[in-house]
Amino acid sequence: MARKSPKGDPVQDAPQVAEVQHAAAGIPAIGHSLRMAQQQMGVRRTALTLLRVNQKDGFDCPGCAWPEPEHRHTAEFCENGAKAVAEEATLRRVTPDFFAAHPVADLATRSGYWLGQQGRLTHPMYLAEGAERYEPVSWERAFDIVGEELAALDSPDESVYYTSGRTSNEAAFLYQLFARELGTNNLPDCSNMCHESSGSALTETIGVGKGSVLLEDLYKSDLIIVAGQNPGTNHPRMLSALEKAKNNGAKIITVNPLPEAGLERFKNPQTPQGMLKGTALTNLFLQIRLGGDQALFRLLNKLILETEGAVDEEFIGEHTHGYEEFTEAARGADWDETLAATGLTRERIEEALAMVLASKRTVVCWAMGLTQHKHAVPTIREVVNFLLLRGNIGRPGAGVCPVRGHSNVQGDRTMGIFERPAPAFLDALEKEFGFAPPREHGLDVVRAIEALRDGKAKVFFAMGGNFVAASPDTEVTEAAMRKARLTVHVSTKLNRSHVVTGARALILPTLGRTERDLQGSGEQFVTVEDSMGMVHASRGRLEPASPQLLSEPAIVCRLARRVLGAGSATPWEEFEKDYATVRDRIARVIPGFEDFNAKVADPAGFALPHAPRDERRFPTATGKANFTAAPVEFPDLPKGRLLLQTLRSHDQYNTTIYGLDDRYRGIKNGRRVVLVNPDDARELNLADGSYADLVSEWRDGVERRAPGFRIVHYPTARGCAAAYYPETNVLVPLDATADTSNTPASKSVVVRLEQSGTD
Ligand SMILES: Nc1nc2c(c(=O)[nH]1)N[C@H]1C(S)=C(S)[C@@H](COP(=O)(O)OP(=O)(O)OC[C@H]3O[C@@H](n4cnc5c(=O)[nH]c(N)nc54)[C@H](O)[C@@H]3O)O[C@H]1N2
Ligand SMILES: Nc1nc2c(c(=O)[nH]1)N[C@H]1C(S)=C(S)[C@@H](COP(=O)(O)OP(=O)(O)OC[C@H]3O[C@@H](n4cnc5c(=O)[nH]c(N)nc54)[C@H](O)[C@@H]3O)O[C@H]1N2
Ligand SMILES: [Mo]
Repeated sequence: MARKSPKGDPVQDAPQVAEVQHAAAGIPAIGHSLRMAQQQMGVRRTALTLLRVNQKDGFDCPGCAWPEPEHRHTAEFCENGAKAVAEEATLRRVTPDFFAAHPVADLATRSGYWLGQQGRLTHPMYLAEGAERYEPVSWERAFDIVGEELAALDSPDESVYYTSGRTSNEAAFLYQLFARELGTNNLPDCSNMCHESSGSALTETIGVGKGSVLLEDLYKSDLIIVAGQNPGTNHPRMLSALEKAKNNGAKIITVNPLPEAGLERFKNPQTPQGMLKGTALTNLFLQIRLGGDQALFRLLNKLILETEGAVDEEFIGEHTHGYEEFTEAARGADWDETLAATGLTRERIEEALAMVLASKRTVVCWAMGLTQHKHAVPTIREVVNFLLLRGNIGRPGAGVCPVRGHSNVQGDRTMGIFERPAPAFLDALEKEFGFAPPREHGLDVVRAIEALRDGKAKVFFAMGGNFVAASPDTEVTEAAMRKARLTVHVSTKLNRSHVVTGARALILPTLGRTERDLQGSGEQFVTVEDSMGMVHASRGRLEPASPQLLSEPAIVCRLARRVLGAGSATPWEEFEKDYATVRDRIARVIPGFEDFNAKVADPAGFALPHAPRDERRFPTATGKANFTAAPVEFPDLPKGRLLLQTLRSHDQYNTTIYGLDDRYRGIKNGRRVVLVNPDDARELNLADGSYADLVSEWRDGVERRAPGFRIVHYPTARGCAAAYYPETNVLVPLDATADTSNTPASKSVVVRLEQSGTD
């Protein structure tokens, strides 16, 4: 049975199925985004705001981290960028009256969609212990409350400081400085659930945990492999770059269990002919089974090794380490095992091999389809092996391209938001600020939840994000959060994390990217780093959603002054007044930011150095690029079960739901759907249009259940299923994580479907 939403909540999840689409963007995309934008902002504000996205004097799009093309002067239309902007620049408001009318217990019954649609938060709000409602509170009192609870802790390690990836470089730098002056490295971030596996794999193998290509490399490449990524929805501007590469002669291989419309055909809204016909992007579609990528790349590596003259011996001899061990492992790759792991045919893999061997400049792009598996780190390391074999790292037109999610998630990490900071970074902080930063590693997302659950962490502070909805094992996570003494959220919009709280809770409303940031020394701008290591300024122009809002840097500075008091020699007041003074410090602490203020004056921004890309230098433990030789793994699927991936619809930004459609996949008016291959559905007796509970089975014997999903027969790979996150996070066990990176394995959850009736 379709679950009905609470009374008064207009969100009635009643999914319908329309035709699957085979092309992305085009005219409908413009219509959809403008409709959504105008509903939120009205016509005039929509026009004014959308014209400033990613422009020279404008603000950085709060959507994804895909870089802007050359010099940021042409407006690039992006449907989902427009939705992200509209969501923030909305005219709707959540005021103290709203909180007076809605007790927390009521808000806790609402859908995430409904909560988000109420509008921008306008006042700092406080939920006292035992109180039923949030009440307005002054900023001073709010900081006092945090101060009281921190003072009551036995150790600063009993507090946790989460960051979501929209936070600017300046705010992130101040935030980590505050946490470390306080004495903890408990700085988990959304990266822990996102590209941590990429960072782990790349740091070990090439010495830098970031991608090694710039946009111009994509344009120069002759083969682009897009594995585990759905750019049509999540990085729409990437399609223009792929189109340009194709026009320059590149071929594209897509590796994905789902045929994603954006990768099939792109109708570029920037060109008239693009609007009509569009460009076919994918030359070869490898419809892989969930988690089969490591096996695929391992076999390709074996086949490359067996081809006369196919490996770049000079590069390997000069720049790499571990080749012998790797070749021995790769030679053991087995056709039958690979065909079972991937669900692919021999012909398809041979076609891919021929394209790989014909390529002189290969780029591999990936996102969550590779990072959120138990064996995500060895999978990405195998991608690195694959590129190293033919010398495809550190030369134009070639390299690794992990495509980041949140618009400044990469920058936040560069600024030191990391629970396992490098000693050199801490040394630099110590030298610059004259205090001894803690050296023991802190808690990542999963360990923070465990610490809250076990009573070892008592104060939870979040700089943005929606921790309880984004994190795995919803019931466990929510119970853990409720055990906290105090939960604090610096937020722009209302979300689930504000209504599943500790004994006391604070909501601290903040400015978004689109808004003017006025401080003591005048109007401020902030900076961000995109997925390709380009740093540039972002300047909001809109009037803030409410005069009560403080910027993120101001919140950190005031909190730090209140909590650290005379014990801190850091000039927090000056930092709050003038963000240029923060950038001066960043310039002295973080390599690549020398002359930061001068460099960022260039509207095009500047590229951070990347040793493998710039000089073919690999700052790893061995001083070389490391081949690795992990055993091949792939998920085991018991009979009668399906492997479930939890992914994004076209109408959402992570836990922020924009609407109930997933247009390209032909889903309308609902999110509780599960996409199942028709052949599997027949075998398992799962009729199209019937309803089932998704039940996840894990080694702890606990059955995790997500009720009431409509079964949709859909051409995904055999044995695989797909359903949207965050609704399915209830199914992802807290300890089902990737080896090494500890990222929740939310793309391969073993489930059984229990039918619950038909509509
Ligand atoms: N509009 C919009 N934009 C966004 C976001 C959003 O929610 N909405 N989120 C942002 C964030 S934080 C991130 S991290 C990115 C996420 O961007 P994506 O990684 O594209 O997001 P997902 O929806 O998780 O899609 C995963 C893709 O990988 C495929 N896949 C899943 N498992 C496997 C596998 O085992 N192997 C292979 N080869 N493929 C697999 C899925 O079929 C799907 O196409 O997008 C960012 N941009
Ligand atoms: N099952 C499953 N779980 C997943 C994933 C998955 O694919 N499957 N993906 C994971 C990934 S890749 C990620 S990145 C995480 C995302 O995890 P988060 O980053 O924690 O979640 P978001 O939904 O992006 O956070 C949205 C909230 O951020 C706040 N916000 C928006 N803009 C701003 C701002 O400028 N400043 C401040 N202070 N707050 C702001 C708003 O209040 C909004 O409600 O989820 C992860 N969880
Ligand atoms: Mo992400």
